[in-house]
Amino acid sequence: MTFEKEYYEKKERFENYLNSLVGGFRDIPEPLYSAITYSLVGNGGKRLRPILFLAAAQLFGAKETESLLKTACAIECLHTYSLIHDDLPCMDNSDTRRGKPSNHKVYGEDVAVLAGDALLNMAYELLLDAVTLCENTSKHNYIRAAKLISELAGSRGLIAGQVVDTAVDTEKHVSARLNYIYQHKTADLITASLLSGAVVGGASEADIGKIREAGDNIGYVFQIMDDLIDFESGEDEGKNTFVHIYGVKEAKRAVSDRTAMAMTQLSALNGDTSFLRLLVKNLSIRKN
Ligand code: GRG
Repeated sequence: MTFEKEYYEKKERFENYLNSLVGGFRDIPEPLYSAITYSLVGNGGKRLRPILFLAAAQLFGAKETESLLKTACAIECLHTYSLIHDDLPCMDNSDTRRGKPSNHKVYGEDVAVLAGDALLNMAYELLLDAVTLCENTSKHNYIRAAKLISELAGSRGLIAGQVVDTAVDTEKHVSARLNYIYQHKTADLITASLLSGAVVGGASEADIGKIREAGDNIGYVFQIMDDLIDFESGEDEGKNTFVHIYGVKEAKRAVSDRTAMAMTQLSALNGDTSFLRLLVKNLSIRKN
């Protein structure tokens, strides 16, 4: 099977489950229901994080159970909430997302804030459902995965990266600051996806350590590619990005170095990592 086919098959299976879950949202009052579904399913993205989670879990032998799929959905809910809140006027003030009006442009700021809050709560509801539904022998792993996800999405993870990115004044040196932002705002949720997948799949402690390192490198590759894509399409609005600080050549070199490191770390894992390695390769040359 080609990489593209495998990616889209995984994406489709994930989206089928996500859609069935959303089918149960009909009792959520309007306009909250529409605002949530607009960003979670109506205007879907690449589903990179749930696919990383599922691929890491399956690498270590996890079956596609309800608990596994609910955890994948929880990760996508966290990602979606972060995008809705990031687009708000008080944050990045972005009118569009995925080529369409951003959530607050359609539903208003008040509803967009609440849709993000609802998705954040939903994520933890799903993580707890996953723990409740899994077999007794897997409970410890699902609890550990939920804790890792909550830490990496929390105030020392994703939110830490966002607050430093948002703050105008900082005592950190420019490169240390950039590093901190990329690590937390982008890499932490990517690492959380891989790491929690490895944990629920029952990976060894040694493999969990390698997965964490690979996740961080993949996160950097993803973010620097995002900067390069924005720069090359003239959409980067002069922000302090890796490309702005170090230039295109250095950015491309960093992508290539970090990709090579991630490949080495993935190759050292016990199991067939071909899908994950092809995914990393594709991220390092992506166009959107
Ligand atoms: C509001 C707590 C909080 C955090 C916001 C997501 C985020 C942090 C900021 C968005 C801006 C940004 C450049 C984030 C880096 C990660 C990133 C590029 C997210 C977009 O991810 P994709 O491309 O999105 O995977 P799709 O549309 O495919 O789902």
